Amino acid sequence: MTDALPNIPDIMVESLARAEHLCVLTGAGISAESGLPTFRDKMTGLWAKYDPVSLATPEAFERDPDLVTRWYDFRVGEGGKHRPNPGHHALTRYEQWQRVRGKRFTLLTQNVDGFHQDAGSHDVVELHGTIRTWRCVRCGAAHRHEGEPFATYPPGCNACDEGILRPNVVWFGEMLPELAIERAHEAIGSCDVFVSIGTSGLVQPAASFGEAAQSRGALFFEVNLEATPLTAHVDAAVHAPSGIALPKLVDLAIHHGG
Ligand code: BV8
Repeated sequence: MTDALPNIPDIMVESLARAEHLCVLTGAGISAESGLPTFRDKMTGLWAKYDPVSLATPEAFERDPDLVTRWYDFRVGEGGKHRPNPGHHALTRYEQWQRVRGKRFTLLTQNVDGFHQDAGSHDVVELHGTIRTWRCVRCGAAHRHEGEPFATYPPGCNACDEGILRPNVVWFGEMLPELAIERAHEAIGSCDVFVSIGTSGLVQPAASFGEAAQSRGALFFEVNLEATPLTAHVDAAVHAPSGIALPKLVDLAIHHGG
């Protein structure tokens, strides 16, 4: 028995079929069907007793670098065990279709898992950084980290032999990378369609991007498992798993676009 495909509002299909520049913002929900817990899911296993927001801060790292680096290394390991899902691949397919026709597509993500890149998306704007590279807090040396877990915690820097490593993510209370902000503002200022996907719309400044685009005249849509604080503001929404809704939306838009 196949899952009943969600009903996709015509305005979303027609807008994606005609978009000169589609800007997409994704959150943890797009990776949920890959098996990665979202931020607001009760964290699984040994992390069930921690609230992610309390671990994703410079203060937590300062107070307990061992615990925080173990948590991020655990997430690197989890990411290595899972793969992008049909929701990620649908965005890659749409991006290719847009580019072939000389149209624009910008992918802004709050996710740090690298799954959009693994699915073949180009130019992904990682608003909140990535857990796939770490840096020494003392000498700044960059370290790619995707394979085996670290041998010790907090991991030491093998460039200066003195500092410890932190993940290249943006913690609560930290500024977003300047280039990411610049690219987000350019896309918000020029897109004609904006779609928020798999995000609870609670974390700033990303949560305000859709309405900022809409206030300039862009259409603003939501694809999310359930209603969020953004739902009241969007022009249309699909509340269903993105791994099912996105492939259907992209197939209909490409078919409609001819
Ligand atoms: C900053 C990296 C300047 C680390 C993350 C007003 C303006 C500016 C800032 C603030 C402000 N008010 C408060 C702030 C401070 C703060 C903030 O927003 N706090 C919140 C909690 C109120 N913002 C910041 O600190 C930002 N920095 O603005 O600098 C500044 C600083 C201080 C004060 C003023 C200004 C930095 C924010 C970045 C934090 N780092 N990640 C890491 O990953 O460990 S945020 C992290 O949490 C994620 O990256 C993500 O962004 C966020 C979680 O959000 P979601 O992705 O939406 O995930 P969530 O679980 O919440 O929701 C998942 C959704 O998916 C759900 O709706 C669910 O229904 C849906 N879903 C589930 N399954 C599916 C699905 N949908 C579709 N299909 C499915 N199958």
